[in-house]
Amino acid sequence: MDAEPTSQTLPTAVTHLVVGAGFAGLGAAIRLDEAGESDFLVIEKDGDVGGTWRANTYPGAACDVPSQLYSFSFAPNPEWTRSFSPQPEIHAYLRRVARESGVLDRFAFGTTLEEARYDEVARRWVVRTSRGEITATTLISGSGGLSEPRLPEIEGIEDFRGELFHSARWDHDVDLAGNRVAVIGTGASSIQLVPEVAKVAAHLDVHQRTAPYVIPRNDRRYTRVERLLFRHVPAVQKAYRTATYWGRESYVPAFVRQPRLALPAKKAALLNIARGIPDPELRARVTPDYEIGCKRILISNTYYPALARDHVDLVTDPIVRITGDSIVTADGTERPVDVIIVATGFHTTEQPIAERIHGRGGRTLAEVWADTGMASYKGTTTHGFPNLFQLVGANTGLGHSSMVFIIESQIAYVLDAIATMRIHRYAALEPRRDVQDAWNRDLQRRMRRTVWSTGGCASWYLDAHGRNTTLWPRATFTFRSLLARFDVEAYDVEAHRTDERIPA
Ligand code: N01
Repeated sequence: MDAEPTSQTLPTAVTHLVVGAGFAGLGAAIRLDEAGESDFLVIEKDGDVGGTWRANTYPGAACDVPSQLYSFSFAPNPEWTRSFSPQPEIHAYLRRVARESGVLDRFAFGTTLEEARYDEVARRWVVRTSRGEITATTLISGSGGLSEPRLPEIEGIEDFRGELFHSARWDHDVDLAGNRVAVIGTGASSIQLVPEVAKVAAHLDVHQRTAPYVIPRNDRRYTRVERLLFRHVPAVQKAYRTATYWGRESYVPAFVRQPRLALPAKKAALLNIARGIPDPELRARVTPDYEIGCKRILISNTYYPALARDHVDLVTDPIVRITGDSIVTADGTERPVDVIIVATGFHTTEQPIAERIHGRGGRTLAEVWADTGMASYKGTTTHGFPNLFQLVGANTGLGHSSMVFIIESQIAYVLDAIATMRIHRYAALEPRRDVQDAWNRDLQRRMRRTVWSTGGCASWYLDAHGRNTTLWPRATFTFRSLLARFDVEAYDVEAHRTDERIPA
């Protein structure tokens, strides 16, 4: 597949407009097509499918969810070479699935959603894109929860004269070899790229604000026999997937109810430090002071040994200023640097797309959520935003398993909603306010006992009010069963007028 726009002229009207061509948007497109809902368009701001797996090309990028679970259930991948897949394999998988699914003719690459407004009279979404206006009955957003890089607000950062880029916007033209490099942040992205940068940089400063828990990465190459079996005996791969799913699901109680069940993981993390770092002083500085699981648990065998290398310094004094050619920390030390890599994460609880989607009365999602934080119904639909479906919406994220499972659960729910609209000739539906409020009250009540609330840390899971509006606090099979049927009784519906044309 080439990366050029496959749809040169945009249609002016479609039944379903899908935003984003990552796992969510691509999965939605394939399932819509299978369901006979073929009048859709997928708009994607970039030039290719893949979403986060296209955007994150930093050295060492790989998935920390096992490969067998990190694929569509309807498109198993016998080609995985390892138990944890590197980014290029996942991107290649998504490109292959897209190519073979026959839906790419309805993808418009290089097309950005600039504004979407719900027209309450026509009961359609009017979407202004970078390449023209499109109207649609349903708007299905798969724009991703971790797609908008968050840049740190540090005095003087704009004055830096060297190279500076975010981990999710890796600048491959910058040669790190022989340079003095600084990495800001020690989250999931950082701990993967730091060992790779350390291999080539003349000197590396790793700026840590909060120490993460890093447990060993039990990654291995699949044997030739395993790969042959995956290819020729699909039941074997299915069994691997099932075992992985339940293995991962067994972690849920430790996160949501009994943090002490995570004690073995905590011991493994401390052992990982002891094995990787000989210096007791450095060991102490990388040892977290909060409960494991409060922030995302990271996996690596190479991060701690990289920090222990002679030309790598872990800096824990807070950064106060960036100058034209250095980083200055609170203790007054000024460290010269040629390249700064900001691995400071993403906008998670205040998503920029929320400012561009206007529902009833012209109010944006961002305005509606300003006081409550992100709050939807079943993480998918939102009161005041008829016929808007968000994949990977509020409280659908996971700390332990595959987001593809969540995405597929949501897509099934959306398809059932669309089928319901067709059967009953509904022009519009939106969740009832009381039902949505009850859903969110229940979620927040459950959140109170989770390690994300009680573990004594700050994390990207929590919004400015300290509410966890990002994670799902129950088993993933519960999420799936709650979304198994479109519960029209939870919705306000509007029927089509008798004179109205029903979308194709
Ligand atoms: O971002 P993060 P990420 N000054 O937000 C620090 C997924 N993912 O890109 O902890 C100094 O986790 C911040 O410090 P603190 C995964 O879900 C998956 O690494 O807030 N430091 C933290 O250390 C993951 O959770 C995979 O105190 C600043 C770091 O920057 C999510 O993406 C791989 C700072 C940000 O960490 C995000 O991961 C990669 C500042 N001003 C990502 N601001 C895999 O599957 C922030 N920090 C492997």
